[in-house]
Amino acid sequence: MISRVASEMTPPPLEPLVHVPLQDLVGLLERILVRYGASPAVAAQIARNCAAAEADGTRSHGVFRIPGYVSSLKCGWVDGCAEPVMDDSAAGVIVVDARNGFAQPALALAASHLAERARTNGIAMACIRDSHHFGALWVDVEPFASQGFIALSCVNSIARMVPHGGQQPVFGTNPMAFAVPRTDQLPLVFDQSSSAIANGDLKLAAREGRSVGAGLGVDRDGRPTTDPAAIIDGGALLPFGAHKGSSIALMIEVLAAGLTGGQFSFEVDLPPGAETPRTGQMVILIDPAKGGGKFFGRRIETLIEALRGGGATRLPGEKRYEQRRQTQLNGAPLSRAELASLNELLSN
Ligand code: NDP
Ligand code: PYC
Repeated sequence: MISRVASEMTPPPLEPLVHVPLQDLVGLLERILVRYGASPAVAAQIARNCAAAEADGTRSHGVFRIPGYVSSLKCGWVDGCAEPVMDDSAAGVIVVDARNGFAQPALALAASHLAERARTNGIAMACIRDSHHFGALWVDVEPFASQGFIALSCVNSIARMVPHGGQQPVFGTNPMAFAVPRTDQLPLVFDQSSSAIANGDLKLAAREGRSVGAGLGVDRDGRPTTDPAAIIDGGALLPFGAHKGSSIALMIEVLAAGLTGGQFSFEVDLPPGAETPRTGQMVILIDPAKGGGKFFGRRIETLIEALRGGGATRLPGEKRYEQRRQTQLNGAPLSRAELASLNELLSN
């Protein structure tokens, strides 16, 4: 029975809670992923990504995703031992074939080259194809902003969202993350799906017996509903901001799939057991020093002061950073049930 309504933010896990030190969580996730066929190096990357999402309160892409990773590994849909291959395409473009592996190792392979190209050319792009991205995207861009780059990334996923005015899902929930370096501060980062709610949050709401807000999805007959189970069971998600979110999703299909050589979201044909999207990812880095504007750092602070002056109560990313501080102090808050099901994956 649906009893509570999902608010703006994903609520914390259901009690009773345990607080797991981050390094212990990373270790546990690594062991699980290796057990189900990932190489130690790939397992370490995915475990760090997933634990970072949990640490920052992005619960839709934290430990909640581990059964999906395991299921895709078990049925052979994703190659947990794939070794990505990198190629030069142009001075400012790096092309990576993830070879049906996860996207994170592919980006890790390209990362230092991408940064070097962006420093030299002012701008550089990575086009990753045949990759599975099942995580939070801010994890990919924040480190580049910490090195002084503006970073933009987008990923397409699995058709779960109808285009504005349409009836059939064509788009994935297609996230876009954007990170900006700041002077003596953590980067300014936003990371958002193109759908009015991420599929992960929808599934969490279904699992925890919460309804979702109005205007986020439709049931199998195309009728608006706030019941997450009805959206999951043959229904579809809606874009955020009507035609505007739909166009952003369209742009992401073009950049993350059309441009890179990955599959469009509607082309992903999941076999039984498969959960991770086999698609593509695009990352652009820009060196702000080469932009022509002077004193970029100061200009960004001026902009942020204006936002605060205009009444913005918080910046994107601030809630995550606050949750990160809490996790560093206390450990990652998991429900006892979540921790038990992770341990179960190791014992059966
Ligand atoms: P949210 O709607 O929770 O948040 C989107 C952004 O808006 C965040 O940067 C958030 O900052 C910011 N924000 C939220 N509320 C406010 C506010 N009141 N004022 C200012 N900024 C605000 O994200 P989504 O649910 O759309 O996505 C969640 C995660 O799911 C993302 O990490 C995304 O990458 C991931 N995802 C991954 C997919 C994949 O294919 N791999 C597909 C779809 C989603 P803050 O973080 O501080 O709250
Ligand atoms: O939460 O929408 C989502 C999602 C799709 C693929 C990975 N996460």
